[in-house]
Amino acid sequence: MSESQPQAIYLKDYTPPDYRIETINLRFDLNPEVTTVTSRMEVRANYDPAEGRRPLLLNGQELELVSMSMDHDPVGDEGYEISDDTLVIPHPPAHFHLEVVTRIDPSANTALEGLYLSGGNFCTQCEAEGFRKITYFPDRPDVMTRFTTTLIADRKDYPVLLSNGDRIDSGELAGGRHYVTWHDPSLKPSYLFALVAGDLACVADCFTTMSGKEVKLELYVQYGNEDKTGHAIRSLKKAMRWDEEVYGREYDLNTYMIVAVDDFNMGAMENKGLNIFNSRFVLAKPETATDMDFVNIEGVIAHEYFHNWSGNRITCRDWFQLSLKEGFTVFRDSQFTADMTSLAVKRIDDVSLLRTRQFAEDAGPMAHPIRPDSYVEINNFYTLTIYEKGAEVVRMIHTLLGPERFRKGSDLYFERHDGQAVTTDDFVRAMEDANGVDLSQFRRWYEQAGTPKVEVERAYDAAAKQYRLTLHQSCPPTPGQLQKAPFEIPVKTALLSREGAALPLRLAGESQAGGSERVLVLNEPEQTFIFEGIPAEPVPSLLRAFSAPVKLEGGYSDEELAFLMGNETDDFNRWDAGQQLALRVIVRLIEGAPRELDRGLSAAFGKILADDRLDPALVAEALALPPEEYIAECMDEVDPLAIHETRRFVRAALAETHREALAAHYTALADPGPYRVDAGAMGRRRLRNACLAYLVPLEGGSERGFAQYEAAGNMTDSMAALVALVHNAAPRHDEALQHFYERWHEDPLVLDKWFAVQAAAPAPGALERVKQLLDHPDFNIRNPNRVRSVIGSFVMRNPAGFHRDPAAYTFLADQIVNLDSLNPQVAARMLDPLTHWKRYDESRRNAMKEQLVRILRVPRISSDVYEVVSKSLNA
Ligand code: 0A1
Ligand code: ZN
Repeated sequence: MSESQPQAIYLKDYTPPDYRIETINLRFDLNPEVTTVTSRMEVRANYDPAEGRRPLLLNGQELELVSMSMDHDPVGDEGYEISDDTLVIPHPPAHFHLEVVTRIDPSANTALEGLYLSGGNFCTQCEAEGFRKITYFPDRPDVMTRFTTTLIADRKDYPVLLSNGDRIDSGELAGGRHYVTWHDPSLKPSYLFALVAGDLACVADCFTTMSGKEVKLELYVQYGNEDKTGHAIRSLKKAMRWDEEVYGREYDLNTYMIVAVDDFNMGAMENKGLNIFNSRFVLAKPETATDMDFVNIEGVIAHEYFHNWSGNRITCRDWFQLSLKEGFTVFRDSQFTADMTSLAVKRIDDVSLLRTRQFAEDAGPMAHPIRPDSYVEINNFYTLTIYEKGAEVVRMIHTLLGPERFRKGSDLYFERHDGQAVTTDDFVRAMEDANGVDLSQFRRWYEQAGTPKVEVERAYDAAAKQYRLTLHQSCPPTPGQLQKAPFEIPVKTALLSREGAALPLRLAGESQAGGSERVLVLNEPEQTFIFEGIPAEPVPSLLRAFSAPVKLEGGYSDEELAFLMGNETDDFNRWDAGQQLALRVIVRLIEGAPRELDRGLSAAFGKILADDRLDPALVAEALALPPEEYIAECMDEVDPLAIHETRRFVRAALAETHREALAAHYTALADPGPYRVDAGAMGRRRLRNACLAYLVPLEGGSERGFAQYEAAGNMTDSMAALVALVHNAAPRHDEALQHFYERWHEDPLVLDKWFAVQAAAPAPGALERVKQLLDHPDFNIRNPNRVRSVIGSFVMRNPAGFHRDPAAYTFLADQIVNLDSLNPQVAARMLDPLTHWKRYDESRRNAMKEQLVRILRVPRISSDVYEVVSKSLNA
């Protein structure tokens, strides 16, 4: 927080660091209120000293400087310049040793950045710029250093002392204190530093790498949670094996440690050899975690593990390159999850997230390219664009090159840049050099923001047996980028005969057909692809498996969408045809079409329910109507209540019409046990619970819901019933909530679910209920998970509840101002719904804008909140 207006930082201003820190020796004397940090660094000029001396700039925030010495000589006040966030030594020698002693107060750290306490244990979060809250250091990712770290603490309260690398020394000290020294042999930037000190249980295992090396696996959790670690350990071992098999990557250190903490701003952090996780992405057993939790844990464990190569051994030159590690790592973890579960389900889930949330970001005031040109607060750039769209961009390279050539490219990337801090351009160049291809135009995906639109025109010439597909691309303006140059868009395509067969594809100029699926490369504003030898007019299957992050307007009739729902050979597209048909039906109703169930949609729904050859997980996906956020995304002016009511009407009408089939599935899918967490069992539970959600609002449905709630022996079925009861305000939902609270109130992760289900309930009165939840003795504004489960669920997962009464906008602004004084990162994230004010009718627009203006007037708001609010007002 600073008095002056926060300033933007620009990629174009990047210069290499003037000094390297060759080694750092850190000593932490740990006490909750006063921790003393002694840092001894070997510093060497990274420029030619013959050309004159350059100042050494160290970052530091909220530190108390105790002393400083250079080559053992104390440095007095005249030897340095200090400000709120820097310490500058104006004329240092070209090579010297610097010792800096600082004091910090971890107990007062509510921002959860730097060194803080969670559940009485010390832990750190240094990405992106948290290390500067620990000690003075050139806190930028292109300064890579070898760390040796000594932790000193009371043995009784903090028997476990952890940091990166290998434990090289330990011993007892006077006054009941003890120490452990760690040495990390790898070069790493400060953002990957970590320490943990506390009283924790260790669950140990081991893994033998492909070259036969034994790696110790250690998972640290609060005592009492040991029985919830099995899934995380199994996931880690699977991820380690998978990365060897699919990418040829082996783990490098002797130990891999994971620590679960309850207070964490994000999901998890890939600190070298010592990951720190939000306990939500570690702890699971069937009684407390849903199937979705199990899948997410496996994915996040894998994500952090994969960072060891894509992020740690090869890191980012600067924070503009964040997607270098995040986009690539999300792509890798999505491949892994697809391999572990189901390719089609994973693709559907990823694309749903992209289309509901990332597309909105790309169309809003915070839109930025996956490699931004500027930022005010880097913490605001851990976005769906950097992560999810970044992964889609890597996926497109994979699609354009094919798996073997992509692997050649990743091998070259890992080999060429091991131990370096590099750019997204280096990644793309490795892909080019390994394969002799030119991706110059493709690089625009890194430079231009916004979601491109692809429109399709088709023409069949029966006499010439020729089929022509003309594709047009365009991209709307985004802040600071009014005109866009054409992208290179891979459009994976097949042509389906009226019998549903994928036809052999021969493009004009080719002598023979090259398979029945082709990647058409659209790299001009408009391009026509001519297919020869097509015997009758086909239905095109376009953008298969969502081969590019674009909005496709395929020009399909309702009948063609219904045909695709029954005949598509691409699982993703078959699902998407259903989504597009349902979307159309809902939008027509919102626009005033007569209130009746569309016959085509109902028939398609019935057909899916009747087809017992289909995978239950995919049937569950197909039965789900497009989410409210996606419907909003497709409308010019968003009316959240109309969207909610209409979608509810369609659901109720489908449920009424297909009541028997839904009930029959519900009964047939009952799991006689034993309980299993595998893709098959999860898919069946998903479908059964999708049926339940349709049935609960019908007459007699709430009894079924309550019966399931009472009988459930696992969290998946228990939560599905609770959500259905609470979100339909069904009879006895209060009883179920009360029972759930009594059973689970001592388990924070389960209690988060209890808060979230209530905050997301759409019925009138939501705002009042949420206010009551904030007054609940178990609400804690300092715990990000709890804030997300109450405030986040209300403002981001409950559009009807949130937008019903403009008083909710005032409520959210009040919460943000309050949160900002404690935890700016979390506060800025909660702002998202207000930033889209321009999408609503005039009265909502004004009410939301008024609150943004009010926030901006609050003295001393953080740079995090300042950036988001000012950009959304000025866009
Ligand atoms: N790099 C981590 C996520 C992460 C990012 C930022 C944080 O603090 C600002 C913390 C964690 C990942 O991708 O998993
Ligand atoms: Zn990551």
